[in-house]
Amino acid sequence: TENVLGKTRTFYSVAKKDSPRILITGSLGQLGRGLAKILREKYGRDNVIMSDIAKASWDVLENGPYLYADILDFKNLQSIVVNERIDWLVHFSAILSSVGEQNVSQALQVNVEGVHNIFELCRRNNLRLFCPSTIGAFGPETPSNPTPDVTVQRPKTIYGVSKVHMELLGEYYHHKFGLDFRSARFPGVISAETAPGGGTTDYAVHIFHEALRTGRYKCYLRPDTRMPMIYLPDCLRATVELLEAPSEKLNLRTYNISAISFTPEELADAIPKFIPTLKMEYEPDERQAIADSWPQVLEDSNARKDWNWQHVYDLPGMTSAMLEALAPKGK
Ligand code: AKB
Repeated sequence: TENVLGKTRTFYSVAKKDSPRILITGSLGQLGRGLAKILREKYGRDNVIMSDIAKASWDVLENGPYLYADILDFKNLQSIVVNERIDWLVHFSAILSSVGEQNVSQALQVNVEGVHNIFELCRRNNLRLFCPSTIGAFGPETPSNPTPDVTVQRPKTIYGVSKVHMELLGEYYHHKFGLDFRSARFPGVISAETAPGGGTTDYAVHIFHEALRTGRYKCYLRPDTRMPMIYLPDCLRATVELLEAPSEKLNLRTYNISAISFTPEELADAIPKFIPTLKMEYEPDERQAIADSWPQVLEDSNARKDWNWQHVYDLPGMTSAMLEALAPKGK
């Protein structure tokens, strides 16, 4: 604090003075807490601001700054960027594939209108922007095994359509205005502490909870449905590495990220090494058609070449890490 003209003014405790100041939108979702933790360790707790439209739990509030930020309200976003002197923005707010099909107009609002606000905000304030894309940005006409970075993109979900729009707009803003836009197409993300938010790949998280709780799991996909997946620590490291990569190393602005690729049956076969009694049932629902239209394996040699992307967790490694994280302690 400092006394200015008789008034006490509080300045940010800038743990690391030359660090970028970073805003994460949609940070109460699957990825935000973990990313904030890593970035706060690197850049200082107060330089990384989590935001969302819901009340945060005490453990979020205790761990660093948290703000209300509605991505549909441009003035609210602009005031945060100005007041908090933001340099980098990580845009995680999105309506995922399965929920998007239940509510197309909400998906359009969040994934298209919201993204327009974010691009304009970043252009006007000269921010670096990371916004994830997805395997859902591809469709049934795309070569599915492997799927290259630049290929046919005719997705059949509103989530996929809006993510292709985001990718193209990001590349357009980069070429037209010099916006420092970076995007990675993520596979389904598997995480222990935070839940996925209504996607088609969610079974790969639910199965662990149900296996531990009841020893049974009814899967909404066919046993042979192969999709690309990634364990959260790998996904967060990819985010940080792409966010920090020197701009001149980036030959693309949207990169495929690949880690593991498996079917429900292969995952179910990996779990009995740890829970021998697991019983599986399969009852495909409307998510099967979405999964069938997506890639089976992403080709990510550009990410590996340009910014040294490497995954660490394979199927057995991810499976034992998930069970270790979720199993009741003492067992
Ligand atoms: C979803 O299933 O919608 C997401 C994704 C692959 O982007 N997890």
